[in-house]
Amino acid sequence: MEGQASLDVQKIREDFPIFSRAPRGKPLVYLDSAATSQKPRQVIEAVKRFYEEYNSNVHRGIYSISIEATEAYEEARRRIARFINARSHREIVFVRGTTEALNLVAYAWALRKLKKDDKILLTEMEHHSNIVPWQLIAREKGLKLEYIPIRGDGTLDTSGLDSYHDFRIFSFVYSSNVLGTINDVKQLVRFAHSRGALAVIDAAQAVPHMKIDVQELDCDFLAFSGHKMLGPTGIGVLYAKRELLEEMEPFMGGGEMIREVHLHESRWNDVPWKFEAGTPNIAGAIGLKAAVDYLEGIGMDNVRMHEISLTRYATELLMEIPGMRIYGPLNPEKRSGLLAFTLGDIHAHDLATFLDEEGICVRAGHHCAMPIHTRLGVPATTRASFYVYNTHEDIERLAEALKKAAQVFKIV
Ligand code: C6P
Repeated sequence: MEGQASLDVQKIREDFPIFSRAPRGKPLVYLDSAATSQKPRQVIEAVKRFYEEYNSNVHRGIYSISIEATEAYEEARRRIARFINARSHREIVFVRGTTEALNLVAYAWALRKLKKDDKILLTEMEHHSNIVPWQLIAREKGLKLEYIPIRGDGTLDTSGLDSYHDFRIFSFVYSSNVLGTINDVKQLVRFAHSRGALAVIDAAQAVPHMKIDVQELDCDFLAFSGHKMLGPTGIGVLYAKRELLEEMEPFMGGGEMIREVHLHESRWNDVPWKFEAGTPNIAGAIGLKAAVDYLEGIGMDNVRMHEISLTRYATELLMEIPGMRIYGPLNPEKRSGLLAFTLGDIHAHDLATFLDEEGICVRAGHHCAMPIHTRLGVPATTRASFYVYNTHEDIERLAEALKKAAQVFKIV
């Protein structure tokens, strides 16, 4: 795909109130969208409208505003189903975010279906939320974890795939939050299925940035977070094939996930509501729908092309800086719109603090992916991540500030 920017970034920026701020006395350069994205007025307004005009609980009230809230909440589910091309809204479970979605699969499917010594396959490029839940259930159930390694260039080393057998679930990241690497997820799903295993995709860094079609991928589960795609925090999605949801026991018990409750037994609600115990994040779901409307208004192909263009430009400018080392594949077509890097021996936190003085927000640390950093042999990296509201000028400001840091910290 050619990285030609075909979206009107200046117009987009006008929708984001935060860009009128200048916390360091300089126009804000926000390069931390992989951690959480900024929110357009349309999302903020949708949430505000809910609270101001029809705030009430869903699925419970038999009065007008509760019916309105229920309709808006369920319309959000249908909208999200269409966005990722799920077969039906019944395959969309609202959760708090990717972390909860992956925990749901680990606890409600794997913990209950797997037996001692069963294997779970992961990759070395996972975020902690796609490692730790599996470790927790592995410890409890005596399961075994195996990892597909990463090559030196930050891509997944699939050369030895044939040697992995007898795993029951393969859970992998679509696009790494550190390396930027976009995995060949279709191939990985096919591989899981060829071994009779389920395929789980952590799409936290993919759904916000590119067109995702779960039917085409044929994955069994796919997890993502609303707050990384212009939506509110505290809302996310677990997509699951309906037959899997039907055969799974609930994750949490409580109100709304039941059909009948007796003192010694209960019967569950239909899917997906069986997995949504308690009052859900109604405002969050409504805000997420507004975010999906906004993204589709831009067009996901345009989002992706814009990010390729920004990543290409950033790679070019950053590579000119002495001491710069970018991790992951350098071809912008093969990575998502983020760059994690080190600059000489400047500690990532010092660099991020220096950039903050210039009004530039980046993330520094291990980005909740310590095993990747262990593999790279660095304790921490600085990461700049891009989204629809970033401009080529933002990239220039970043490059200028990094050059200045290289001088101040005396990097040769
Ligand atoms: N990564 C980052 O700065 P939650 O926190 O549940 O919304 O998403 C977790 C998660 C799972 N997988 C991947 C690939 C992710 O990048 C994230 C979140 C943020 O990189 C915050 S640690």
